[in-house]
Amino acid sequence: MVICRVFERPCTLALLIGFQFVFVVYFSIGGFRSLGSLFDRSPEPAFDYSKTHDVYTNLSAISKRTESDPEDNRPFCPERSPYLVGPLTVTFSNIPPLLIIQQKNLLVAKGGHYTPPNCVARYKTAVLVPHRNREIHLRYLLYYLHPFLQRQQLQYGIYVIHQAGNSTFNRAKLLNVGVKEAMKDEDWDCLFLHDVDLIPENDHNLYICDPYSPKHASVAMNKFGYRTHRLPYSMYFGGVSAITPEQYLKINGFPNEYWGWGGEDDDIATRVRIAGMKIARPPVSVGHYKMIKHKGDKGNEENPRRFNLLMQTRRKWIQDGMNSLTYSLISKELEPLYTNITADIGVDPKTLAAAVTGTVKKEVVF
Ligand code: BGN
Repeated sequence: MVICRVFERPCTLALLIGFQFVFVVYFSIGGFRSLGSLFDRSPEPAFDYSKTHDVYTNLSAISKRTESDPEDNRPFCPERSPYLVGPLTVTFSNIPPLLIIQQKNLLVAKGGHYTPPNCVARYKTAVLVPHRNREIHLRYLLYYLHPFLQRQQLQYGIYVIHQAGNSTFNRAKLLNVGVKEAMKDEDWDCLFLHDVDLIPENDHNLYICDPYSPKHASVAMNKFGYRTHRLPYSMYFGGVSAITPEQYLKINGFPNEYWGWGGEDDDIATRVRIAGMKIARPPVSVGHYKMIKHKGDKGNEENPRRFNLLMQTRRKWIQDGMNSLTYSLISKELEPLYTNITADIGVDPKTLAAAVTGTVKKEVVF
């Protein structure tokens, strides 16, 4: 009754309609995010990708050494690096040659290793890049990744794991080799599994691990319109992901039996689930990546066995992985910007079988 009487007054009614109008306008011009933040304690950070920064901004100042201290009394680096700038300009034109990239990254030591000059890094990350015949993409990645990681004040090393020979490409097995070889060099606390053609576009996307869950970092790619729900599926773990050595051992490493494109990342995601862990993700607005456009690779054709293999993960993960890894190390070279691991990881059993039955094309070389 009281309400009815209130509404009968034209002035009160006008006021109510007025308020309603103001709310509608406010929320429709972006206020929904602020409404969400009232309930959500960790709202999506907002970044303006129309204003990007050069990844080398102030890098020389960041990496200037102060007087060397014989006692090495360097403090720990701050929890949050003061050098982060947010969205970065990523283009694939005018990328300088390796020699110039070297000159732009003077504190990067042989093998692509870096330690912050004036503070003790809180995190030690090895970036592992499986590779074959993608030299240009590798140059782009090195150009962007070195200053990106230095801005984050990490101790890091970049490892390129090169598959010797011409047999079908095997991304996951190369990653196993990379983990094994990288751990011989340093007690890394985080392993970043990195496709060569993905460039991070925001330096708030920290290349550190989540202590509880393996992390999928490339959550918003230009290829999928920068939206997670446009990613292939919710358990997607491909592109760029991060795992601690402990989590890696818990899942028995990665599968060795995926020769060719596809499925190995889904196998890893299943291993994570079977081992009772979840997949962590950075906010969508942070996990932006730009993919370098390219055609499909020769020697990395779609793996027709991947569906079959994926059905066997639950049964096989315990026998196929780190505990069954065999390879021969051909070389481990300390290049100026990365450690180059070349390994013979064997040949795709499919091509072997075809060779036995005589169905293999002549040009395949073993
Ligand atoms: C998926 C592939 C992934 C690949 C993504 C993104 C398979 C297995 C059959 C379900 N998975 O479809 O390996 O990373 O696409 O391109 O093909």
